[in-house]
Amino acid sequence: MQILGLINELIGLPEVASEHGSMVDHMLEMVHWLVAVLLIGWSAYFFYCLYRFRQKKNPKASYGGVKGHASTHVEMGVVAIEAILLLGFAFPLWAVRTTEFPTGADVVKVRAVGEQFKWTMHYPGPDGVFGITKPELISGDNPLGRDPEDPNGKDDFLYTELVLAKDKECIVTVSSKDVIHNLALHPMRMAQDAIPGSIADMWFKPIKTGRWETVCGQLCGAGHSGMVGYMEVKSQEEFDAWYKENTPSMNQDKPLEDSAAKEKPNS
Ligand SMILES: [Cu+2]
Repeated sequence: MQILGLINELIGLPEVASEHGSMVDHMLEMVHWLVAVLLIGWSAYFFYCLYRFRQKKNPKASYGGVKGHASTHVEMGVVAIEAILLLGFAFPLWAVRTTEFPTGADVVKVRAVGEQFKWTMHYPGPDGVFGITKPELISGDNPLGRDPEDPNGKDDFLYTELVLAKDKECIVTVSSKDVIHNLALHPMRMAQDAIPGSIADMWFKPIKTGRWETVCGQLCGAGHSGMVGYMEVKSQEEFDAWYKENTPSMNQDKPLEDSAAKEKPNS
């Protein structure tokens, strides 16, 4: 739909890198067209009223008001279109995101923990099970409060960036250590609030390799604008190699902060 998509081009949406992203864009196209028509229509009506009911021709106010039903019909038409957009497009899209979570050993799992003013990514390692974290264990050396006694956590590792595999569904579990943040992944057309005291999952399937900025989508304090992170989608082979490289050996006791500290992004 070339013409439909024109409005998104004019607005300058970022590229789409997830499987469902184009469906979100399609809905945005229709919302933007509706709003464009409303803007033009209501503006024209406004100027028509200024002219039609000008004081020179209408020295006395009419207490009877409008007699016709045209405006009611137009209003009902707008409500109907909005209902179609909401019930026909927005709700079904939302339902898939919130209920149809992928399962299986193939799914890439990550915990994204926000704090003023950065994100820490927690990967569960080859076992796919996150080790326990406890707030009372949080320290400079252990930013997420990982429990060193938990066997499930032995192969976990932390990373400063969100790294995902192309064509592999992922579940990102978002939480916060302090205030409300929001992990906004614009190329994936996904965003999730990070709310202290609660965890929220989001899932999607990246279909493009690349490297993009992630933004904090909630005003979270004085350093909010600097809360830029990075997201990288690697090919399956590169992802596997990266995963293996960062997984601590199960046999040796590696300091918890090791993986997160190394390979700081420099772009
Ligand atoms: Cu933030």
